[in-house]
Amino acid sequence: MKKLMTVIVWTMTTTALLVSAALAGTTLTYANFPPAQTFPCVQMEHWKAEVEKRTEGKISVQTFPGSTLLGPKNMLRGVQTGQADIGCISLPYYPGVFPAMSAVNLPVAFTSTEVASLTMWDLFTKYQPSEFDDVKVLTMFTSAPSQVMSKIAIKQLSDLKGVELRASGSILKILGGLDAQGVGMPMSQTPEALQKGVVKGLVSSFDVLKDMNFAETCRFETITNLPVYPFAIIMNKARWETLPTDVKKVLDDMGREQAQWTGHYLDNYTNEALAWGKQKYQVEVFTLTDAEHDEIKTKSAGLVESWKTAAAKAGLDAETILADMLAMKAKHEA
Ligand code: 3IO
Repeated sequence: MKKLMTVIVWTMTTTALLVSAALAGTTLTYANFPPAQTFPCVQMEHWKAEVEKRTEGKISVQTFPGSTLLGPKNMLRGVQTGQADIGCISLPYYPGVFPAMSAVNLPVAFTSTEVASLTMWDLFTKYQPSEFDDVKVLTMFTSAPSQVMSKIAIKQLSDLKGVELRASGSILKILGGLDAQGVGMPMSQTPEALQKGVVKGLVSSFDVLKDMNFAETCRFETITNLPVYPFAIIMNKARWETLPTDVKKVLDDMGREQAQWTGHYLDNYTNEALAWGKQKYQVEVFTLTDAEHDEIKTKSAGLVESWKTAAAKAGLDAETILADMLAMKAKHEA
């Protein structure tokens, strides 16, 4: 009798759990590599809230910031194999994997994150490059133009000589051309490298002065306006295919809007973070002369050529993609 009761209670409980799970709809896991307060995670929480609202609870999103589910380097593979449903990748962490969209990381003088993010999204939707064929792309965006944040003062371009700076992608090559010592690693490993003295600073956007508290150790900031880092939000393709049509439409409709929202957010936030650093840590900001900016441009010109060569090798019409990207950039800047 007691045994029968146990079975009945167990069955009822299990049924109740299954029913509530079905009513609650689908939960999607979303992995991110940097800490929760950084902009890739801020945009993730914004996206989660919008998706849950617009699908009226059909979709719940469970977010995993700070490499708690997948890290910077296993993110792509982890989403492809379904360890996470959704993930955030910084494209420069995967050299050679994204020959088309890495164009956004070239020194083409983006001055606005909103413009760069919209340009990236429009370029992606127009060309649908095969490099993303095995995932579903939900949105794309970029970091803000990259600046030098360092423990030692870089007052002029020549002060970069021999200085170890953390970066990734095309910025590493630009640093090489300027006789600095670029050290490639993801953002999430940078605090330890700075602390151990492996690097004397980093090249990224000013949001991290506040969000990673780099203003505390990197008291000197130099406005260099180096390239933006392109990001993509990708979803496991098989998982995408299981979603109902109306949910797919909600997510598709959010792609461009999310790119713009993130760019706009970061444009404002980088100013706020720099002001915060000045106030809290009295960080000093140095600017370069026009001649020095010209020197950066001249010394980085070869990068565009090597991108074209690599893109052509990957079977892409490099000239057309680049010209189109510059036209989109100009259109969004107007
Ligand atoms: C970045 C990456 C992670 C968190 C905050 C961030 N702000 C700017 C970036 C770009 C960058 O340096 C990178 O490595 O993707």
